[in-house]
Amino acid sequence: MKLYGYPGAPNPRKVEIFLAEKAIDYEFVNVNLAKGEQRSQTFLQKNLLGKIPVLETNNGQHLNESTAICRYLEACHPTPSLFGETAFDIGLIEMRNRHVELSLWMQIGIAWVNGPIVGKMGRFEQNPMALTQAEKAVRHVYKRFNDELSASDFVAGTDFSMADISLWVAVDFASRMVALKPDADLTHLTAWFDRQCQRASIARVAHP
Ligand SMILES: N[C@@H](CCC(=O)N[C@@H](CS)C(=O)NCC(=O)O)C(=O)O
Repeated sequence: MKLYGYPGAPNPRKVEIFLAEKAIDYEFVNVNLAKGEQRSQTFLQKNLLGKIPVLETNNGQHLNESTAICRYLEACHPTPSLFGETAFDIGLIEMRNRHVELSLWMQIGIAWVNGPIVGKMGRFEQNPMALTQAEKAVRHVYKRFNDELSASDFVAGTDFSMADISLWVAVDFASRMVALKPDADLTHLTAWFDRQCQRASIARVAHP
């Protein structure tokens, strides 16, 4: 199995953490985003969207979309379960993961493409108002997750799950690359984040 990614890119990191949790062996293939390798003809044959991550299965089939790849991996390697075992837990983890993706990842993405690092690449026409609105939205959602994590050790239910992976990668990327570190008074979110950093799967991909 091969994972096409780029060190530090957030969506492949979700899959790297997932693979580590499941102790699945794979080969990491570097797609150099800085050099635009994701737009090469060779890579577009694996993913027409020109985005990473892409998983190449042992049969040579390709899947893209980080969460879809993780779902495939869960189906192939059901234990330990990261998408839930009971009907209720499956629904709960899906619900919470969607909260993370739709309310947080989307806004962090808007802040990223309108922020200074992408600005220097000159690939997109930037919108300063979109940046301000996205930053505000991210801060608002952080507060909501902080309140929710005051009553729970995990993002969904009583165990570590895909929803924790999604939230951890989002907060880490936003803190380091988008200048959106959670404020110090969000103690529950910060404590949850620091606890996840101790997990072997996350420590493997975490930056110093
Ligand atoms: N929704 C997709 C997003 C994929 C995505 O945006 N990947 C980024 C890296 S984290 C990428 O390939 N960017 C390069 C580009 O857009 O040219 C997923 O979850 O996999």
